[in-house]
Parts: sequence; structure tokens; C-alpha cells
Amino acid sequence: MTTKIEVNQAAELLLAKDNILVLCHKNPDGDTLGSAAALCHVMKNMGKTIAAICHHSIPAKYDYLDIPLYNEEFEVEYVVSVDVAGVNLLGENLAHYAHKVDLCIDHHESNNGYSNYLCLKEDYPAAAQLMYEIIVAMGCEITPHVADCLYTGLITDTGCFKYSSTTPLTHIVGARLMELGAQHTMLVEKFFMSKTAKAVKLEKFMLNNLEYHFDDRCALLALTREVMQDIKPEPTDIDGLSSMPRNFEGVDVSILIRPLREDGSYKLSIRTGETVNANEIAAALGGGGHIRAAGCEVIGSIDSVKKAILKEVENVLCR
Ligand SMILES: [Mn+2]
Repeated sequence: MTTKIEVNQAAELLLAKDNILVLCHKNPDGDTLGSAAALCHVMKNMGKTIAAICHHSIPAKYDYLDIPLYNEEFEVEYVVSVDVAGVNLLGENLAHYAHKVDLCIDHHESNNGYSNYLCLKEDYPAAAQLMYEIIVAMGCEITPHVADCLYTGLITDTGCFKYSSTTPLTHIVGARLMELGAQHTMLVEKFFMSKTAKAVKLEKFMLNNLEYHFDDRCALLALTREVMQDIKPEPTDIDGLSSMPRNFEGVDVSILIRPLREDGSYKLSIRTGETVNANEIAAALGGGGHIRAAGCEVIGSIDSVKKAILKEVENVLCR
């Protein structure tokens, strides 16, 4: 049984607890990490014991968040998940927490209610926007560093305030975080203005290998195991790739397929324009996410995976 709660109740719960473990989602992004880091830092500043944990190691790009990582130095009394839509997104290393999450702080409409308490704002573009409100409701000071952590979540999940999920409130929170010391220029430069050599190689591969389907309304890129072996990209090198073809003229659906594990599984990222619901396509294959950005995992050969996703895209585009 999951009880839905508001921001004030989430703040009260957190204030009453100590020895807290914060769970991030696997393949961590700026939102899950920035939100978790912000919560850890404000609670630590209050004298509480808190640390975060993630199935994957934290990409070096996020070192500046200075996330206190859990290494069993205290007995966990309260478990909070941040930006985690479902227990399958915790990853195998955290799977044993699946039924032990006390509070989930999230913004995914696909959240299936796995925690005791759920503070969910599906109309927020980033969990960081919700985390900001919870921290304000807790009456905690937002230091410049905490502002950086929250700003990271805000800009990475909104494509730097570009995605349609961005609202006036998102800008108000962003503005407030800048006032509180968030380093706008440094963070935007880090996440949006610079590209690694491997990311450029991937982009070149994409331009040469993009497939078009359904009167060019769907663009699909498959990163084969061979090209991944050849380029050896970091997960952060691939992040920008999924949404790029969505911006090409006439494209309503953009699909990125990348190899996941050696068992023949692939991760699919789906990005859509205004007329198509990405979450609907992902859900048909057991995944989920948001209306413009969603994902799923499929096992099979690259050809069978392509066939499966294209069938679902066709169902949505051609009805
Ligand atoms: Mn998020």
C-alpha cells in the first residue's frame, strides 16, 4: 500500500528521521544524483546521518556534487528513493531494497507506487524541482553548493529549460537557485556546451547510420555491440544522442537502441514530439517514463529488438 503525500508531509517525515539511505536510479543522471546530493547535504548540515547509494558507480562528471556514498558505516533506519519510477530501475545491487523504500520522491507519471509514502509531482520536469520545495518546507538553508546540486537536476532533465515539460515555476525555481549561488555558467558549460571526443564520434556514427521509417516520421539509431566496442563511450557520452534526431525536420519519434548486458538485452530510449506519447510506446514493451521521453529494455537480437519497437511505433503513428 502506497500513501500519496504532499510536500509538507514529506518534509515532516524527513525531519523526524535519522540514519537515512538515499537510493538513486541505475544509469544515474543529473537529476537523481543532484537531488540525492542536495538532500544529503542539507540533512548532514542539520547534524543527521545520511548517505546515498547507486547500482552503478557515479560518473566522474558528477564528482563536484560530492555525494556522500554509503559504505555501511551506519545502520539504515529510513530509506528514501529519489527520481526512481519503479523498483526495476534500482538495479540488481539495490534490488533487496525494493520492498523497503519508506519514502519515494519522484516526478514520473509511470511511478507504480512501490514505497510506503510517495511524494509525486508528475507535472514537474525534474525531481530536483520537487526536492527544492521539500528542502524549503524543511526550513533548511540552501547553501551555494546545495543550489548547484539542485540546479544540476533542473537543467539536465529539462535540456537546459528547453523541453516542453519546463513551466514558469521551473524558471522561478531556477532563478531562485541562481540567487542562492548556483553556478549557471559553469554547469551549463559542463552539460550543454562541451562535447567529449567520444561523443563527437558517436554523433558522426549517428549521422551516417540513422534509419528512417513511416514516411520519415520515425528516426532510429542502433548502437551495435561492435560500435560500442570500437568507441568505448561513457554513459554520459551517449546521453545527448537520444534526443538529437527528434529535432530533425519531420521527425516525431526518435529511437535510440544501445546494448545493455551480455545476455542480449538492449536499452531503448524513446523521444517524441507533441503529437506522440513516448510513455505509451515504452509501456507497450514493459517500460515507462514521461510523455516526451521514456525508455524500456528488450532482450533479443538487434533485428528482433528493432522489429519490436517499430511495431509499437507504427501502432501509435498509424492509427
Ligand atoms: Mn528525473
